[in-house]
Amino acid sequence: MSYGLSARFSRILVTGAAGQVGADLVPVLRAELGAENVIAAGNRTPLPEEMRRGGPCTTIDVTDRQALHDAIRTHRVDAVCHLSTLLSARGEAEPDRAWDVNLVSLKHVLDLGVELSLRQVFWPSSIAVFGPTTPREDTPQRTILEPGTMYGVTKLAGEALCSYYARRHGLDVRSIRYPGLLSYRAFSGGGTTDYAVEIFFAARREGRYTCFVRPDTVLPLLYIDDAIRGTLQLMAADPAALTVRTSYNMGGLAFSAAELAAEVARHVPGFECRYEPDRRQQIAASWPCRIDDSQARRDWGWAPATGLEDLARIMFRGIAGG
Ligand code: AKB
Repeated sequence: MSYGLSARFSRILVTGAAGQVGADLVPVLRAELGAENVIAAGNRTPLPEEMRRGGPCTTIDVTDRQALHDAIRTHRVDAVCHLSTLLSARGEAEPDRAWDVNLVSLKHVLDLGVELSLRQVFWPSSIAVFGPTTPREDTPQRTILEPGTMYGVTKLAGEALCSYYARRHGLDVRSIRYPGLLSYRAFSGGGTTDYAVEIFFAARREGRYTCFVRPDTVLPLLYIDDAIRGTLQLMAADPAALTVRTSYNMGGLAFSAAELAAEVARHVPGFECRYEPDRRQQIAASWPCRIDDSQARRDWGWAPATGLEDLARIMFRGIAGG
């Protein structure tokens, strides 16, 4: 399937390529644009062997403007997909680093986007821009944004920067507020929605899991393949159709930790889930349960495809290597 990305740009640099989104996005971008036209950049986390063998790779400290500048020039890219980020729980432990990696680096990319006439910048935001004062059910595209974490603060400020550069400089910046993403292929850790991935691995390995949020915690969650498809749809969309230059709400599934555990138990007889909420419970409680993503559906045809039952089947098959 072709998304028609080549109408928007021809060569792209992907930062944070070893992370959860990058690990799945890079192979699809390479299939779409040609492997030689997708440069995968990592830093501290080594890039997976398959990614290194599959096309050009590099190492960049994204907080270093000159390093980003050199990578864009050397590899002659006309687009940047800037995925490097410290997630919510890690951002609370390392707030200064979260500020630098999540926000300072974004400003560098946007400045370079203007200076080097990039044709597109993609940058991920998150449901972490919402906070305890945001309506939790069917959270609208435009609503109260008072995040309770450093991660959320950097994402909110980043959204404002994206929209400013789009308006002030005409830079084609596109962004999605990802919900918690579930993948068996890559797991970077440091997030609040990690329990929804960890539970599958623990169930398979040990037949039990100790969950760090309460059983009644409901969060928006999405299978990674749906998120990747949506990301490519947005990247390929006609710029005239895009009405949001901060970041698009992206929903998907919404289920409680207990509902997830029940689904896991259908695949692992005797599976036991215990609940020992820790500081991440407070972060989870400040995020929405369900997201209204109708604007993304209208503007660029977003539609999630994978339900909870299919998701559990895919996760267990993938973990088993099938
Ligand atoms: C996290 O839990 O921090 C992330 C997110 C929702 O952005 N998965």
